[in-house]
Amino acid sequence: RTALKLGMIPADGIGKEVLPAAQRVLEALGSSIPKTTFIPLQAGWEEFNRNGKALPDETVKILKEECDGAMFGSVSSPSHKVAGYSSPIVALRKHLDLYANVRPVSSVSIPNQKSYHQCDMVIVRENTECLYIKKEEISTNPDGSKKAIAYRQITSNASSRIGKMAFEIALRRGAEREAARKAGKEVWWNGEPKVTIVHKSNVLSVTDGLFRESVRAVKEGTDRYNGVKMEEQLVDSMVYRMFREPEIFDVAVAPNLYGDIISDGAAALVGSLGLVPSINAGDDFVMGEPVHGSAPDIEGQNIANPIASIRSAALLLSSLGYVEPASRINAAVDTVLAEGEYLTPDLGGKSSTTDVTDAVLKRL
Ligand code: NAD
Ligand code: K
Ligand code: MN
Repeated sequence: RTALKLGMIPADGIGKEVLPAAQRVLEALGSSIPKTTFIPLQAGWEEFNRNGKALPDETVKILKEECDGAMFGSVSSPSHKVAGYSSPIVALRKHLDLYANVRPVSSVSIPNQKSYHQCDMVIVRENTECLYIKKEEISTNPDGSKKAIAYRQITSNASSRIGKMAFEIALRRGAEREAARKAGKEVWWNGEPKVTIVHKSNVLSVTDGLFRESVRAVKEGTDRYNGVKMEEQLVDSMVYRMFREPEIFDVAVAPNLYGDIISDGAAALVGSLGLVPSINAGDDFVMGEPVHGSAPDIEGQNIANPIASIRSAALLLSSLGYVEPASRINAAVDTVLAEGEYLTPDLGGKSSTTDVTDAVLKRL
């Protein structure tokens, strides 16, 4: 590529504060990435209130036809039903077939902070089905009471492809640790690469059973993953073990809802939701997105932690093939955290979103 076009969708709340931070960092990379054009695109709750559509057709069209990748901020979806409204991020993942949400969660060293567990795992969340098909029904019983039903869809195709993605990530991480070890760097995880399948098929033996079997079949059907260990964890005990000994996990693969829930939990383990990045990935398109939501409790104050968003930009770059500039971003972020001078309030500091972004820019 001689040029890059990235769609930028800040959407709502702190998305409008942290996405510009990521853009500034990308801009500061200068000639180490192709000349990059940022295309501002609309979506979200505010957009719905302005123009009646949470995800304008124009946004999807430009992403599909013009962009090499995208960044999404966060959306403020209301907790009550609003006629005509439907979450644009869930819709975007479907429209662009971004079937995997890949969420690396790793502990950081921040001086004078309460010590968090050693943790370096990747949560691979299925992104297109499960309860997120949003097929719900409500009816009234003869006695006037109500009954609501939600359908949960699990397919072997979606489960296999997310399983394959998880095993590929485990292979790659294993190779990266091996290379680091050879280069004399400290690698605290010495075990073999591992994929943990998260499910609840002791209760939901049909749906979660299919998920479990489909992911297991990915490994069993080939020699390619012989070096990757496979284990399983029921989702409730997954949460328990993650909080007690997160260091034992490498790659966890989960259906959509469990993946959503365990990743917010994992974020608490490393200190803040404001640190955890993700990419929504399909075979043809990638969209970076911080794991957190629009954080209405802190929006508009310039105190949101921009690091999740900045790291999401790095993930986006590396999945587009720009691995070296991506590691420069991550190294700059790690330095800022390790220095401990510029931290937003979620990490116990007093710095603003802009201060932290400036600090990252200086260390690039
Ligand atoms: P949230 O992630 O927005 O916030 C949870 C808590 O974490 C809040 O206390 C918030 O202040 C804090 N936090 C989150 N990001 C932070 C950051 N970068 N820096 C510092 N603190 C941060 O979750 P919520 O409060 O449950 O949801 C708020 C809204 O966000 C809801 O409308 C929800 O639908 C939406 N949401 C959107 C997405 C998305 O865009 N993909 C994801 C989750 C929630
Ligand atoms: K988000
Ligand atoms: Mn979530």
